[in-house]
Amino acid sequence: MPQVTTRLLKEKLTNKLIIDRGIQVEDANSKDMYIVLASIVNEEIMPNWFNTNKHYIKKNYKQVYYLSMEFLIGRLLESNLLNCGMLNAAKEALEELGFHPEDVFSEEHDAGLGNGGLGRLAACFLDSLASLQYPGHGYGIRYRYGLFEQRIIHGNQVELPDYWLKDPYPWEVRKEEEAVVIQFHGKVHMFKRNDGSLEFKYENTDKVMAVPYDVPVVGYNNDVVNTLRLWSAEPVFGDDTNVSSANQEFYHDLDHQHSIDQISGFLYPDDSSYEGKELRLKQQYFLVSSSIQNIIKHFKKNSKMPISKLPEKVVIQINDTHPSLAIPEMMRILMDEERLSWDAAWKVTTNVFAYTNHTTLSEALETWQAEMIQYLLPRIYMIIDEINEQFCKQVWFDHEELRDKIPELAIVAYGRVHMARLAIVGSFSVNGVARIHTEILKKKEMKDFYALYPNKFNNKTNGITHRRWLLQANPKLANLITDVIGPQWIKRPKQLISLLKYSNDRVLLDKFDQVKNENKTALANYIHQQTGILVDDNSIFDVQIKRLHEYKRQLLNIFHVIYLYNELKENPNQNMTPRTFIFGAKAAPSYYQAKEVIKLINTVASIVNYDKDIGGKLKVIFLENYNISLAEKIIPAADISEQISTASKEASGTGNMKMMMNGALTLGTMDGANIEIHDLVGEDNIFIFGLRAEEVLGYYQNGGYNAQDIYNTDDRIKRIMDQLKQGEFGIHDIEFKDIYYNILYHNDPYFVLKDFEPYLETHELAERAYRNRQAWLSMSVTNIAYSGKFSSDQTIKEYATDIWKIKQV
Ligand code: GPQ
Repeated sequence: MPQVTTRLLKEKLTNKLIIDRGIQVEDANSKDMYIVLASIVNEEIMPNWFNTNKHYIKKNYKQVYYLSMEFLIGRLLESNLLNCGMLNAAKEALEELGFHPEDVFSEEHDAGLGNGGLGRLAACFLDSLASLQYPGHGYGIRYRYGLFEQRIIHGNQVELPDYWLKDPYPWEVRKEEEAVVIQFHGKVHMFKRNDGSLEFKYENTDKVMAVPYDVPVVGYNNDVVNTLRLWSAEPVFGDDTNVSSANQEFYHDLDHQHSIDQISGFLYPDDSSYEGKELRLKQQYFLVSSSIQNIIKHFKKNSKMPISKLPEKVVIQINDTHPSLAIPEMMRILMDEERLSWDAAWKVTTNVFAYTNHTTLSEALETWQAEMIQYLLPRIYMIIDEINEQFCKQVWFDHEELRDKIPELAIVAYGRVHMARLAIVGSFSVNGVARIHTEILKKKEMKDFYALYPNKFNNKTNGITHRRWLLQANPKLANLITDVIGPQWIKRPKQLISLLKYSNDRVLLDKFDQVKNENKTALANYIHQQTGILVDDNSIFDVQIKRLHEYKRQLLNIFHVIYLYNELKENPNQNMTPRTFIFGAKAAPSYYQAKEVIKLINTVASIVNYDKDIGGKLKVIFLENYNISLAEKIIPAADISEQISTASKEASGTGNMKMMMNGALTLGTMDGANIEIHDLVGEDNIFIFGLRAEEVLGYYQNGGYNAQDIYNTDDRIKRIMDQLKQGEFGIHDIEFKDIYYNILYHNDPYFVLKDFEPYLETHELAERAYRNRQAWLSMSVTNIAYSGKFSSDQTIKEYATDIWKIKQV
């Protein structure tokens, strides 16, 4: 793309304000500027988008499609400017016209079409695909309501609707001509064709129109624009004529018409947990049916090859099991519409799909009531049933050693359909998202499937796009890095390793120090403006930002804070580096224990932050409505990155990578990708504590450990637990007794007490280390240097070569 100059941009902005909005710059507000700037960026994007599509078709490249119920893309104006090479000019132009770029960018509503790590990973992957010039696209749902907006009221989480489409969304293009019809319910009739093959016809189905809205995915400085296609549910045009008073199905039809727009109505707010709601099943089938129909239509139109050759041109990655109905849907279309035999269709299908697993938590494993699928999707159920039959037969005859295991392997068992089993059987690749996670899948969770299909299993450690999480979110650090090692790292993030040479260069470390301090001051200002609380920007910024889950152990963190507070109360003059503990976390609305922890954090904050006795040495900040834009503000200012999940529970984590890349030091357990961070930077550059995964799994096998023992022997813990029970941190004396009982009488399933002492000791180590400024900064730079390994560019290259077999164009 040609470099757009500041002067030219100012001119364009000024003219567009007049032509499109009828106002002069002097009268424009930030929103006006946002709208016209987005429109100017679109003028750059659109021709490249068109050309990219045309080019892919002309060259008939193999394409990868990433199917996901979540794409947590956040705001796009700044990242699109960055990737188009216009960001600096745009910031200058806005400033010269009298605007703060920050204010203009903040006019955009975050697209919160995801819950957490899984959805953000999908967004990072799209960025890397386009930036590395791979033909790869996303398919998702255009939820009218994204993840809820969180407010904290009297310490409690309250959920408000996220109506992110209130203003027109400048990045989407409605593609009505690409709409497809999705069918639910109805009856299946079977006929014998003349050639003896079977034909299936569907009658009295409820029809829904899936209309795509396309969002461009802009590559970094390379003219590539891929597509994120988001489907919206609408009535089938003219279908309302079916709702007639003469029809005995009148109420059924009316009910259906009214239920249509619920399908793309809202994102389910559960992260790593599963809810068997019919509407969610509808959403899943809606996504996969529209996407698979679209993929096949595109293939037939553009490749001019027989449908049996689909795997040569198409590969489909399914993001967890949520889109795994794509497998029977592909079978349905290949057999019922393309007239392939079962065997031919199965061959195509199992060479097209690849499945990523994101968790081993049992509460997240999707199983659907067989009857629900049968009623909602009768033809799909027939196919699942047949896949199951054939699979079980194959195990019975070809794997005698696994005969006993059939009930645990069967896709349909005891009246439920097991989606992970369907995904494994129907895919040619199954991958975990960090080394330890994949090993646990192979050795434990999916052991028998691994015995059946050893070659399907592979690891792809997650990654994050360094463009958004370093270049865009932390421009000061990015500029400093470029000053030191040149700009090559931007295209090749592994070259960040050149920073290692400077990890003991005092002059340089001072500059890093200055950048971190400026970022901390900026966050301190934001905290003040949001909460009215003044935090010391020389304090240690200790950050835990992620979904609230018992296994992520925000509770362990706040226990440590309570401990420090107790110590300070007893001995206010003790020598302690001031600390600011920063939390950001949403809890699933129905997750009671998680909401209690949010309330506890806020209650502790309300006591600690206003206690004059402790001389401001301790502050606790809970920033409400944690989302992508807030993460972009917090991460550049973090000193300590809290990654303290119960070992074996966090599949990978990606916040750990984001904070590492911004120079924070990880304080964490040997879990998920923390292990790979540890192995890269070495034990001197990370703070590791706590039970190892094998120990945790061992305890689970033997019925856990005795939490009461620790309560009875560790005074620090006893004190904290009693404070919870006696209501010292609450208004009424019952306030946090559920947390108390859950630990002491439900055997502390997440090992909070067990890991408390090592956690505390490791914090003491970290605090001491922080006092030696040079040594700390050297560790920080070492972390940045090794973080290139965790760019999603690396991850995507591995998916592309090992799984997708696609080439950079
Ligand atoms: N993850 Cl199953 C989610 O964010 N949502 C989910 O529903 C499931 C997993 C996370 C997982 O907990 C993290 O450890 C991973 O880093 C992340 O997916 C991306 O793989």
